Amino acid sequence: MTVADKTWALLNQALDVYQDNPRAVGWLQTQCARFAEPLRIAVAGAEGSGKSTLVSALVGAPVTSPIVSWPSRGLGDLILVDEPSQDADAVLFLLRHPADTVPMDGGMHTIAVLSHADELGGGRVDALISARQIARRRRREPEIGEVCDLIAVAGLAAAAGRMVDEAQFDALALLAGCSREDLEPWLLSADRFVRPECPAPVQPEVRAELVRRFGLFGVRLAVTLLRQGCDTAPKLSAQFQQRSGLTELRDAIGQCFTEHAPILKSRTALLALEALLRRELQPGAGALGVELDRVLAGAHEFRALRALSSLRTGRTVLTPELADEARLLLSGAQAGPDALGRWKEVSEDSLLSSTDRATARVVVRACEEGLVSGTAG
Ligand SMILES: Nc1nc2c(ncn2[C@@H]2O[C@H](COP(=O)(O)OP(=O)(O)O)[C@@H](O)[C@H]2O)c(=O)[nH]1
Ligand SMILES: [Mg+2]
Repeated sequence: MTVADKTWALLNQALDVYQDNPRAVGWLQTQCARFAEPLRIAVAGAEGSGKSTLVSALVGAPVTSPIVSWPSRGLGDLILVDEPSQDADAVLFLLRHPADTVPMDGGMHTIAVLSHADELGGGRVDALISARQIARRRRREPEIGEVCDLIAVAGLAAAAGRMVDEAQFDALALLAGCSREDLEPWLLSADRFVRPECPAPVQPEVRAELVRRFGLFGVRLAVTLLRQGCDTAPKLSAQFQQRSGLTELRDAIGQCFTEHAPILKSRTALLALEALLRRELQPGAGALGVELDRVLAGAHEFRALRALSSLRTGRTVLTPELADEARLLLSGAQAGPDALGRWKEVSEDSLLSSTDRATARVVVRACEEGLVSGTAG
């Protein structure tokens, strides 16, 4: 029985236990409905960290509502929530500054996003290279918690690049047509760029609109890409997604969230049930509580997800071959004949860190589960 099956059974058991309590039944019915809905991802972070901008970048359109459905090719149906949310299945947590930390409850259901990544590199065209280095280093730090990834994203450029229209493209192309010597001094700051004396053959109001939508980094990047031969709006848009970190973020959402949606949804439902048991005392709920604790603490799927996060961020360090095998086994692949013995050895290797050994123990468990289901099937 998977953790999702166990969760569904517990929700129904709770409906029985609370049948005389209409308030509790209403709450449980909401949880049951949520369980069947697409994965709900909250976009969280301080005011001004770039949440709304990132949501538009992901959806690829201006967003007016705090809750948007995001049917995404490759990622399936998702719901993005751009407001504080207790009941999300997963979280994108935006760090406005590189030294910011992730709240204590950030864990395997959280991807941290180093936002405003363009500013980390002073808005230079290669700003994302330094931002990515900071992200790679910080991924493993204890202050970042047990998140499943930390990714640098230049959200403003990502959003503008996804939504670039023909008029904007034409204006950017005119800028790119200027000689480097003529244009570069005016691209040193946003203030300079919009001055009437700037010799570029683009009206100051249009320049102001470009810098508002793309940021100075985005304008510089567009000019560079156009000069390199990126000659249509769709091509420019695709390059912007790559260079802004948006593609990397989408891949991480797919690998950390979408691929494990039933496990993340189970976690949300079990925590909601735990809150209900605490809030609404009810005869007969004791046994339910014991069973709930057992599932929450014991589910192999939760430990496997945590172990996958550790591997992804580099908190667990194994040889590349072992790391690849661990990823496959933790994602449910069938174990080969020698895998169990090999992973038992790794889990007892005193030269490895305790995190590495703990990961290996979860892989041992995955091998054992695989052997049991292999025999049963
Ligand atoms: N330079 C830069 N500015 C950004 C970026 N993302 C957002 N902003 C700007 O930061 C401000 C706050 O962004 P917003 O998305 O409204 O933040 P929210 O309060 O978290 O929703 C706006 O002026 C955005 O244009 C980014 O990646 N780079
Ligand atoms: Mg906002």
